[in-house]
Amino acid sequence: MADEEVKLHGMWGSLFSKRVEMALKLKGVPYQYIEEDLTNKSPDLLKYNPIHKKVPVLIHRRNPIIESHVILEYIDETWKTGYPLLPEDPYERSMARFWARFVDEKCLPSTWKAACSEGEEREKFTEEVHGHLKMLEEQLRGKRFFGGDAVGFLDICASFVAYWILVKQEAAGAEFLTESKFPALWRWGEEFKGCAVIKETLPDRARLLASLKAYLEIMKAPK
Ligand SMILES: N[C@@H](CCC(=O)N[C@@H](CS)C(=O)NCC(=O)O)C(=O)O
Repeated sequence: MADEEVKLHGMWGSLFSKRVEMALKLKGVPYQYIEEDLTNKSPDLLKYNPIHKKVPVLIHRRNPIIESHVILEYIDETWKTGYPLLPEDPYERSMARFWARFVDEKCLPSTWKAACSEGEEREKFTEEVHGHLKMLEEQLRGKRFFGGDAVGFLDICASFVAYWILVKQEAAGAEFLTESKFPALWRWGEEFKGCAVIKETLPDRARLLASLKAYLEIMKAPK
């Protein structure tokens, strides 16, 4: 049935649209992928996400679903049987949601601020990044994945910390996450990236590095 077709508007290097791809693949849901040029957004993207005009947008039953966390929950609730993304237990679910927001509201902005600054500013924001990563590391508390024994909602939402942050620190010449500073997060990240579905979904490292370097040059150029 055409209505049951799943379409994803995404962008190759976007950690947000990659979250959705990871979730769809873990669930075994076939989908059509539409690559967006964010410098020249398609009329469909503007129509489906007129408020934020951002990827990812998931289309299912002709309805657009936006915002990666919301999309992940939609996927989990729509394809109930099969791979579970969120924990069963309501408290555990609330914690997964809380820490997923923490990644977006704390970790992402602080790494951008540190990457785009120099000298004392860079040091101050790098300390902030380390504080955030420490809090996240404590959440692993000896668990294999944030989701327990298997990759789940929070692992997917935290994939920035397993992959993008390392490329960002290289692009910026900064030190956010190292094995010696955050051994548990490092171990988790390696195991997460070792999962077949995750590995095949992550963007090409060299391409991501080049694009982040170019972006940082623009951000740091005198206005
Ligand atoms: N909170 C959103 C963030 C999405 C987002 O920032 N997407 C970026 C790509 S990484 C985008 O589409 N940017 C286009 C723009 O800002 O014009 C989510 O979780 O889906």
